[in-house]
Amino acid sequence: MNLLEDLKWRGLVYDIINEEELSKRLEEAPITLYCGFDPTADSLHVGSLLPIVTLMRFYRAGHRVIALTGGGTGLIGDPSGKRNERQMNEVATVHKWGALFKKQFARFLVFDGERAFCVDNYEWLSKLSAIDMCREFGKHFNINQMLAKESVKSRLDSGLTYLEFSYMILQSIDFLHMYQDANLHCEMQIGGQDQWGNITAGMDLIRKVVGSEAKVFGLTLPLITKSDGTKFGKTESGAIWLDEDKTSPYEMYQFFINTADADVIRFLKYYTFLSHEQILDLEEKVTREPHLRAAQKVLAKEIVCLVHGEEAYNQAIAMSEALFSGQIGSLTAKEISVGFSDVPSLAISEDLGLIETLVLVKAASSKREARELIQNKAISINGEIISSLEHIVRKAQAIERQFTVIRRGKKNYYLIKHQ
Ligand code: 629
Repeated sequence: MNLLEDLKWRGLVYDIINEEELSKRLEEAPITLYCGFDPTADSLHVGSLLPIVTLMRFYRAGHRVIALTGGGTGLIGDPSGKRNERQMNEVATVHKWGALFKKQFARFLVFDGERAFCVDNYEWLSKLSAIDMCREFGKHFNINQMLAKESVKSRLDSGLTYLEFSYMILQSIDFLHMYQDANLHCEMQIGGQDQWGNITAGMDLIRKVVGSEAKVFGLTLPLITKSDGTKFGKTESGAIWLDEDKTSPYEMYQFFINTADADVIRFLKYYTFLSHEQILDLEEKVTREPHLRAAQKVLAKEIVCLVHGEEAYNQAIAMSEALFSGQIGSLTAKEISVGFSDVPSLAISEDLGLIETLVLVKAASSKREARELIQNKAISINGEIISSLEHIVRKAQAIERQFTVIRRGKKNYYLIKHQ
């Protein structure tokens, strides 16, 4: 099975322009392709991971890949898929975020300047003069066609300024620039479904400037959907980021472990490098013994290892087991601060009675309820059930003199930070 067939089997192909020709082209010789990422936040997230993994698939199949940071386009803001005008970020902020993106890309690709490249479109877009922009490029863009693009059409009523309207021209210039660059000779662009208009605009520009014989390709990936209709990649506490300080490996592990049976096989196909046989085997397990969650465990493992490495994965597993069994005492302070980053917490500077602590951290709504919980053996501290109403939460007994973990019932955790 060749690369294109594999991508299709994995459901990664939403649309291809010139599929037959692309299929031939991929068999002939290595192709160079790119995907762009605008620095609109200080980290990439699991949504951006899909095109990154797709670039890796091309790379592993012998092709050449470019990860592009939109240091230039990030100053404009892509209207594709957005209902409202984006907030404009400071130039310095976009630069800082762009540098963080580059570091994150390097976890997935080795930028040797031969088979993998990391570029920033600020390099060429910032040098464009207004006159060049209009004369060299603007003259190739037909307003009627621009208005017909979904990214523009859908925003005409709600409001679109010239700033964002010009975005597709800039992204097209990127494709042309990298096509013409002798070292890169980029012939193909990939992106999510929302990037279709920008990708085709770039292909049109290349053909207009270079000539209709120019062979260029575009491929879009599907928008990741969930069977329950909610948005993929988000939890109540926000997006799942690739930066471990924003989303811990443990949280990422939990996120994927909680994938629904109806979604897990699709996500394994999208995100992992497991063979078809391995995935089909897991598919059977989901049908036969769904309660074992074998597929979810593999999915979470593969993604956490890919993004954070094996050591972080092992820690995430240790965390999950400790939390599940209630053996909090076996965790280090570092693991606790990571694993409990989003549970209700309370900072105390003096030792405090348990009843009062339960009320203050909102584990109980009143002292009366707190007493009842303790009497019903529903409260444990650092993994041990507490039945004394007189119990004091002490710094001296805290984990590394820093944290006391309170558990109410089976699942509710609270963190006391001793100062
Ligand atoms: C210059 C900038 C280019 C080519 C692309 C770009 C960025 C592009 C964009 N992409 C999204 C982003 O940056 O806005 N105009 O957040 C995002 N992308 C990954 C996928 C996407 C897309 O980074 O393509 O579809 C999300 O899955 O929304 O020369």
